[in-house]
Amino acid sequence: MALACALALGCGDGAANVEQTTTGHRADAVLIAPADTLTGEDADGGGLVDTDAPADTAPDGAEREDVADTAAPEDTAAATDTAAPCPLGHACNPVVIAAFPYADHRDTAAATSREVAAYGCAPATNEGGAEVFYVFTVTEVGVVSLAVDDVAGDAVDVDVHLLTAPDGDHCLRRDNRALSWVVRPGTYYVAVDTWVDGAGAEKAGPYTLSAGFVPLGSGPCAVALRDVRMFWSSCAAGVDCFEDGGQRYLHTPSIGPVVKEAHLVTPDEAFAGNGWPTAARDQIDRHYALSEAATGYHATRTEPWAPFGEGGSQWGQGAGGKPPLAAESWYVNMYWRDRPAAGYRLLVLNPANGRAVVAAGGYETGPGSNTAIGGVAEEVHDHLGTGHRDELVLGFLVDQSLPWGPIDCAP
Ligand SMILES: [Ca+2]
Repeated sequence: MALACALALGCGDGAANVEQTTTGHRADAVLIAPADTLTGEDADGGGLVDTDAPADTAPDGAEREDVADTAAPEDTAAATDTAAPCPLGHACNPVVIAAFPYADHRDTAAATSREVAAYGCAPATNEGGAEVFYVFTVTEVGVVSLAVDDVAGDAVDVDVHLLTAPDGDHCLRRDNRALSWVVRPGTYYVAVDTWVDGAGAEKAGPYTLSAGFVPLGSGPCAVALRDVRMFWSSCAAGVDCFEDGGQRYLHTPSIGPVVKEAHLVTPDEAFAGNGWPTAARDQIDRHYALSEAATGYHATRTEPWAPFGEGGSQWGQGAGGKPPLAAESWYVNMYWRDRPAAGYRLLVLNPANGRAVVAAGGYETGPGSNTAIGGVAEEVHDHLGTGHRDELVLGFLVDQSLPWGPIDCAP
């Protein structure tokens, strides 16, 4: 059966008409927030509201005059702050990320919000120090990437959290340094929070938050929103999976680990006997040469044939027939219950560098692990600059006329 569309956006009909505008590609101007580190002033710029400042050894109520509060910013962002009834960076007045790419420098030692001490996506991690909230809105599906400039071993340790609401109960993803996640149209929050070590020391201090967004709802690489029914018996943490009616589904587009798959025999390769290779590397060099000649793609190929015996298969035999040479180099598989038609085009994207491939689905099913969202041929990983189980984006392309192989996703 056809894969279900979860939302109307860009769903299978080419209607990827969501505005691109300011949340577009990385060529957009960098929006630099005020370089000041001030987050702790109240509405009139007067007294600090930091009576629970972390590293202060004085008794309660002591003012931390050493925080960077000497220069009240003159810019518009600060003007908004002074007009607000709630301090900037609190849940009630998050710092606005108005455009991507984005960078912002602040200091959690000067932050005064202490609304979250633990997040649902890592409940055992002590985030009891002060945090700074941010907010952004996206109008199309895409990959948001967040990073803090954490230096291992120093006195500052702030962590980054992606949230659907500015509290600890709506955490999508978190990391101590960097994360990428697929978000659908809507409003999201970011919390940069101060980690507290086992001795109770709050590792507050200066940080730079950087954020980027790769749109996936428009342009040549537009993908549909599909929930893909998987063979998984459970949903693994860290994968955008959900259960419904006893079935497990993967939200796509999705980001997660993607394995490196072995090669599949194509119709252009003859073998004696039963017509299949007799060993893992039987005439594999001929396959490499044929692949390179058919695609023009040069790479150091090292993978063997797909294993013998998985589901009763021969060496190099996939689940969905022999892919043509032009598709085999770029094949993709998922552990889908409803395998798409042979050659169905999926996007495989590395959000870290923007490289992408139009991949050929429908020829294979797997991997079995529920901690990987799919697998791709070694040529795909080669082009994307990634390796076995690196994080990639998989999605079902709207444009099914695209040739298999590398694609430039810039509109
Ligand atoms: Ca906190």
